[in-house]
Amino acid sequence: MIAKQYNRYTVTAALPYANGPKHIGHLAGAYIPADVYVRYLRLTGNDVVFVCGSDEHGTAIPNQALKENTTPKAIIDKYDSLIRDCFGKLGMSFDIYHRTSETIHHQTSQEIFLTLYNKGLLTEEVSEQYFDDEAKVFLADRYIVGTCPKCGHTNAFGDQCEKCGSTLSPRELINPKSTLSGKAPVLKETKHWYLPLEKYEPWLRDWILKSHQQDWKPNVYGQCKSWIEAGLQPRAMTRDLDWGIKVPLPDAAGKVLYVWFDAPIGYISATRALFEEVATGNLKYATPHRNFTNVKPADWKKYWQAEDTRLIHFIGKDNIVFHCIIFPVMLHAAGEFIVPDNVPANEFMNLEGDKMSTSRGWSIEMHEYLADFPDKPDVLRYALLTNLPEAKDSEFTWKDFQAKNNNELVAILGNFVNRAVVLTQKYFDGVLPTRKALTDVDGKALAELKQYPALIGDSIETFRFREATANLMDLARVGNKYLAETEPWKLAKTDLDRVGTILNIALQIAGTLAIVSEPFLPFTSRKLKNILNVGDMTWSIAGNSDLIPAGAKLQEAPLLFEKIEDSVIDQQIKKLMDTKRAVELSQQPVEPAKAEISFDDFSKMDIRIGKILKAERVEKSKKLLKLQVDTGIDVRTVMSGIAEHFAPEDILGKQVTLLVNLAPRKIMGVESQGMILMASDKDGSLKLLSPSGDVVPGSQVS
Ligand code: B3M
Ligand code: ZN
Repeated sequence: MIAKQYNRYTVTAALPYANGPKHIGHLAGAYIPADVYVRYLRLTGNDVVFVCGSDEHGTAIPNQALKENTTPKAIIDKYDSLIRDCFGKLGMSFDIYHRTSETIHHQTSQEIFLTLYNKGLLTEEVSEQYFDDEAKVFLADRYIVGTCPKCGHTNAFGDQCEKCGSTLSPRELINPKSTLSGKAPVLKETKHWYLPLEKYEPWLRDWILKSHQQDWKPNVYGQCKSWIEAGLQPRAMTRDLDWGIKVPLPDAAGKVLYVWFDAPIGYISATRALFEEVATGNLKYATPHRNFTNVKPADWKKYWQAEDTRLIHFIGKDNIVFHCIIFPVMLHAAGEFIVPDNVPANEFMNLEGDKMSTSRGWSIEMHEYLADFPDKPDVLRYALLTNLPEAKDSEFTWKDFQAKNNNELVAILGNFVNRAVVLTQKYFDGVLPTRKALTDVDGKALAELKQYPALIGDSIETFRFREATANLMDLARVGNKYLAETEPWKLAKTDLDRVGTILNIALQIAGTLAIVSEPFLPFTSRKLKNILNVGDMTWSIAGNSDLIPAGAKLQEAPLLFEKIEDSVIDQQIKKLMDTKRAVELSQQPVEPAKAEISFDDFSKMDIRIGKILKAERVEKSKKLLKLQVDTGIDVRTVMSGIAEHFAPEDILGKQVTLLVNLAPRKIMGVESQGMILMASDKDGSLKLLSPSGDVVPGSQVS
């Protein structure tokens, strides 16, 4: 196969659902690799647009609104701005970060739907779905709860049982109920429009299985192959829901486009919005990262319709089928559109030995990282890049994060740059010295330097970002080794010319590092360029042995990186454990209510406030405390099983709630004359029930 000639690039990164914060696993899956790739393309002089934005439709949004007791609109506004802000602070260089709630996106999605419809490519099918007769709406899977057929959990959702983890369909639930009205839903016929994927099987086989066997990643190619081989089915492109993009047909009231129909079209709408905003000079969502000159709104078409445009989707593995099968079929069927040339999807990144999950409290959210390490976006980028789940799942640990920072960024890259700059300040007043006669060691260092840009570039172009990052650090190692071998600090007194030659070469290496680190560590690259007093440079001059001319004046050199102490890391690990525990507790089901009793039953109980006069441990018992309680009626002995929760001195003098007419019984040989009432928390801890202000012992509780 002859490689195609491409003249421009459209690069997309998955549109995050604006239903909650996003974690570092998302960054590792799609955003960081995409950003490295695009920054590299720009540095190498390619025409590229990089688009992303918030995915604001689908049931995920109203679900979250339900949880937060607010409106879907409030949810998307809140999380769009949170995610947008984090991406900015982490250096994601999108040319536009758009929103699927924007009108231009609704229009674009409806246009593409109508194109497919008018070409007769969508099939209509009537099926039965659960309907809430009281709320008068069809119920999305999440709005139906019932008993799980697999484990008997009584609160399973229509799409999943959160107790046993089974994937369910609403029809499988036993005793289904609508969460809107609490009533049993009824089955009702509803019409939907389907994309007959099976008709495109020959095209998919040809396009993916035949043409992309070599260049697509095995994990991506493999998933596509098994989907195609399992037999493709028609897939509904519409839903009964009131949140989303209206189906643009007369007989479709109450129906919206399936979120996976509209979301990928979001890439196209974002590109449209980018050119519209740049052409009119009215930048709302666009932050163009290069000069767009003489731009017309219609220019977006080139990036989606011209055969010489290379379209690349960066995503996580759970999105493969949508980007490799469904969306390409939509584009191909609609006509006039290009399809992706590559979809370098990543696997998942786990966290400290477990799957990363915001809902289970086991994650590092972008905004939390940035709150704790506001000046370290590049450290996170680096720790993730060196550990990307490119071929298989990978794992983030805080210890590894610390090691990557301390042993690599600080000890290798930072140390090299610092030594070269500080020595130049010391011996040459910060002015880059000239090179005199070269030794073998010098020649070898310059020859190695020359090779690195291509090495790093090749790895990036083939989506091997881990390898590219390792190569970057290796170049800093070349610099360190060169200084270690030449030891310029020992020569200053005897041979200043030699010192000048060495530092000149070291600073040429630093100059190339400033260029080639830009895709990976954009903030550090900027700092380094400031130190070296150079502006932006293209990739093509990296590796050059005269990158920075003799006579250039270096700037004051702040440290590029600083060491992260153990205590900081321990605190992060503790925070992770604490969050997980808090989430687990909040998710534990509450004990169901006991059987009803009459008022007479209740009034038989004599409950009073008493005061603990004496408390002591009971020999041979871990659990028991022997208490003397002033009940107002008398002072009596109560044996209470609270010794594991309270030390005697903790409760001495406290007012407590006491059932005084419980029949006495002997415990460890002592007669207990009543029972102290306690609240037991979900984690099993006990709390005393004391009145909110002191009352006279013997006061009745009723
Ligand atoms: N919002 C799903 C996800 O974040 C989805 C991606 C859309 S990309 C068009 O996993
Ligand atoms: Zn279950």
